[in-house]
Amino acid sequence: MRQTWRWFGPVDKVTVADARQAGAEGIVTALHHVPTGVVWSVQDIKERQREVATHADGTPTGLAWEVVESLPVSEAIKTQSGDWRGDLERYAESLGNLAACGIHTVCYNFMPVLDWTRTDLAAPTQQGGRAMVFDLVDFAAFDMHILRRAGARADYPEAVIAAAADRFTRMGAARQQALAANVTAGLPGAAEHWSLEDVRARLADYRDIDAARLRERHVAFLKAMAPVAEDLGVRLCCHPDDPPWPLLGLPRVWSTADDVRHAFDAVPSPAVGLTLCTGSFGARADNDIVSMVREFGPRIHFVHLRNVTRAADTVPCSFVEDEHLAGQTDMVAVVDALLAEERRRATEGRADRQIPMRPDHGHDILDDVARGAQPGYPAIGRLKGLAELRGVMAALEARHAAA
Ligand code: CS2
Ligand code: MN
Repeated sequence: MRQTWRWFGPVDKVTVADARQAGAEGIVTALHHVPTGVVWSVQDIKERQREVATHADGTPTGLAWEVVESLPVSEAIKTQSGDWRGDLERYAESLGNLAACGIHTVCYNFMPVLDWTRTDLAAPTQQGGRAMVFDLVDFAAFDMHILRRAGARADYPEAVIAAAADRFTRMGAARQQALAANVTAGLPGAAEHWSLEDVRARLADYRDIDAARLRERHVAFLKAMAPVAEDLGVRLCCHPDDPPWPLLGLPRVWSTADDVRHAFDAVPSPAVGLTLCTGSFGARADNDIVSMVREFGPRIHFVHLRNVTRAADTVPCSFVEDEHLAGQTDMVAVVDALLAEERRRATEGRADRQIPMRPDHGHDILDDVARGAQPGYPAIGRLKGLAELRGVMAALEARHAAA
């Protein structure tokens, strides 16, 4: 697999030079400053390509922008409201501009309102570092007592409701504020500092949209984009819901193998694919990731390798982001299945034989805490994750070559 590294652009406290030292072969980035729904111009794309490819002194970094994460899908497209048809045209135009600049792998997600969601961004680990955590009781306390969403109780088991009420009363104002900040940190609108009032207003947009309707909308988006992507040689890949179950009463339609199968059957284009994120899918005990690799392999266009440890096998559940080779996902088995898929592609002579992967998240360890990078995206924690994964890939490839 192609070893890539996510970079958030010039604002990222972890530089492209750092990624190079970590052993990355390519860069994953986006035009994070362009608002959703606005066309990514060739000029802006080229500018970012230049920032990836050259150091400030003009010398080459040795790396290029290889994968887009993400080209965001507007709320208008997800709700089919407002100028959603115009947004589809603008999305297609951005894909065209990316292809014109030589970038052909484009990740997106289809989560209404939210993106990734955690309740703690810096929980202490046993080894002395810090990790991101989703605690169901904390999340329920946020939902029922801080956001005060109508009907929230219906989404939690009785034991969680009682524990959340108890925890909330003992929480104190500072902890309440911190919890709200953590839960909303992954919102796409985080940069715009959405208030709880803004979040409530966004939730209301989905009052009449259940999972079946959202699924239709995702398929409509894919049907519109598939011919465009095919013409351009672009591979779209949908990142799973994180965590993979409905949150705050919002439907989610990219959480399980059934979800993926449904859309892949409805839009049987190889340009319509999957970002296999083991950390996101792995938060559900009923997702068998190795069989997902076997079933969806030809349409896996991008891979995120991360591990989680769940507190229970229920859906939903609490979980912690574990080390890349610890946790409940058998990472060696997943990587083995992905390498087998690459060999299969080679026999077909596919140009996209090599699948781009990146270490998804890492613990804050050693000097990461002082550097204060984007939550989940420290330099050293990810370097460690990538190094471990590289070791797994090298060992499996050597074993296969010897067999
Ligand atoms: C990422 C997601 O940081 C993460 O957890 O995997 O934010 C991912 O970039 C988006 O969901 C993809 O659209
Ligand atoms: Mn991911």
